[in-house]
Amino acid sequence: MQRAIDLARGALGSTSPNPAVGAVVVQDGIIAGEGYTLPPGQRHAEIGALQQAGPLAKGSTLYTTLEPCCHFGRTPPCTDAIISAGVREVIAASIDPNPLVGGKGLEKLRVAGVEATLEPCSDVGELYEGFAKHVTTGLPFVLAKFAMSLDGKIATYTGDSKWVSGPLARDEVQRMRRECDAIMVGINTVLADDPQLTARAHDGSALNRQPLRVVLDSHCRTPSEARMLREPGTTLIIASGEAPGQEIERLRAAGAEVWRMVEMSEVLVELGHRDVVSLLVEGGGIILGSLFDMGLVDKVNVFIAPVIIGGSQASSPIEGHGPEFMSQAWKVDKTEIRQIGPDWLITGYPNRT
Ligand code: AOF
Ligand code: ZN
Repeated sequence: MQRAIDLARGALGSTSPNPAVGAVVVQDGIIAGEGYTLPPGQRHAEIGALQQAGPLAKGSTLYTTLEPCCHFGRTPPCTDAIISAGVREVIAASIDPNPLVGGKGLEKLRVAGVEATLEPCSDVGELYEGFAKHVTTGLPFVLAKFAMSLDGKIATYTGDSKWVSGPLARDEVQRMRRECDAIMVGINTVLADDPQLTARAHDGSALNRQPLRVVLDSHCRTPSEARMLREPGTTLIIASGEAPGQEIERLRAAGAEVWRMVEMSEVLVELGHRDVVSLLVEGGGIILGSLFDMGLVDKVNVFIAPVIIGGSQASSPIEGHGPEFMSQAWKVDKTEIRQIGPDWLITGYPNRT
């Protein structure tokens, strides 16, 4: 199952709106076939593993990170392929949150005489948290990421922010970018840092598939020369109703796609329609503040660097309005902490109930 999880992880970011699944066919204690989900419309993980195993699939055990599908979507049901290949046993690490499947896949296998068991695995929940939200609500899963000092600052009072966290933490951010469907930032981040907002491979080269870059830029202040506009992939600028028409045309001519939109909730609905399952919000503080004020953040990934910046004018990661009382502060559930080089990464799920 660990191998299947690794295969699934490798596919994260290239399968949306489908979940990234990994599958392994084991015959006589040896891996006979491996597969992972290909981009939408192409084969599912189990099919890849069965094809690779060929005749060795008969009488085998198939490990899969997600229950096999039993419905006709863009592709035929995996359960049928598993049954006709003569697989003896299926071990799934999670139930498919898609209401069209939701346990029916394992049931269908059992009815056909395949031994099908659910063996929940804690590492797998994280793989499907985005898919579970999107397939049931149509909305993207919103992951807020920021890096701050021990005293909760993201830059000095002059705005210098290079770098708060170390290179290993920044590699980890690249992994988050590789695994998401879209990255969102505010116009102030674009003006201050001129970021590329690309996902890069381990060796620093650009990936073929780039997450959608989303910039909240109500008045269309993004410069035509912004570096991200020259990067592979799409830059989507969200302008408000007040943005001058000629500025919108200027940005379109510079290669951006521009939407006019007023409400953040409306932006999320449209991104969900566009198959953005996981949205990584990289700041700055104004955007993160408004997302928290509106209760739209599903998960936080917070890097804490062992530096102290100080300064009453130095920015903090979350602006917006914030609550009046501590009792209304976000409690962060299921926190985990991991050391990455000299920095710490704390993850968790904000909750107000
Ligand atoms: C699997 N294995 O690798 C994945 C599954 O439109 P389709 O045919 O590609 O089906 C998409 C649905 O299949 C998706 O919503 C989810 O329920 C399931 N994903 N199932 O057996 C896979 N990616
Ligand atoms: Zn399937």
